[in-house]
Amino acid sequence: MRLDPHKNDLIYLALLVIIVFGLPLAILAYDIHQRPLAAKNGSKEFVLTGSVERGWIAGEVNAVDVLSLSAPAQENKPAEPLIAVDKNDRVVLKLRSSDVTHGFSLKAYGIYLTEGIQPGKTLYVSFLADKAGSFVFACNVYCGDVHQHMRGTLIVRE
Ligand SMILES: [Cu+2]
Repeated sequence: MRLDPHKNDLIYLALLVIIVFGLPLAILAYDIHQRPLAAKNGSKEFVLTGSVERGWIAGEVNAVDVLSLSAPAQENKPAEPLIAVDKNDRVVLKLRSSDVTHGFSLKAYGIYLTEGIQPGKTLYVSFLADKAGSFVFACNVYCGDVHQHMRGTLIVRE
C-alpha cells in the first residue's frame, strides 16, 4: 500500500507542528510541576541548584534555561553563593540539580546528605540556625572537575 504523497506531507507538517509547539509546552509543564511548594511560615527558604559547570547556583534553574540556546558561554569559575540568615532562624534549603547527581553537606550543623540530589527532584534540608558564624557548605558526591570548588557559605548573624 502506498500513501498519497500529499497525505505524507500533511503527516510531516502535523509532526513538525507538534514538535515546534508541543516541546516548549511540555517543558513548561514540567517546570511548573517541579516548582517547589510555597514557603512555610517563619522559615527562611533558599534554593540551591547544583551544576557541573557552575557549582552551586542560588535560585531555580529551570529545564528551559538548561535547554536554552542563548545560555552564556561556560565560565570555569563556580558561583560559590552566600546565604545569610539571623541566629535562630529556621532555614529551609531546597536542593536541586541541573545536570548530574550532586550531594550536600554542612558539617557545622551536622548535615551530611547520604542520598544524592538527583536531577528533577528536590531534596529539603531544614535546620535551626542556632550557631552564629560563617560556615561552608559543599557537595559531597563527586560530580566532575568543579566538584572540589562546589561550595558556598552560610552566614548566621548574631
Ligand atoms: Cu556536585
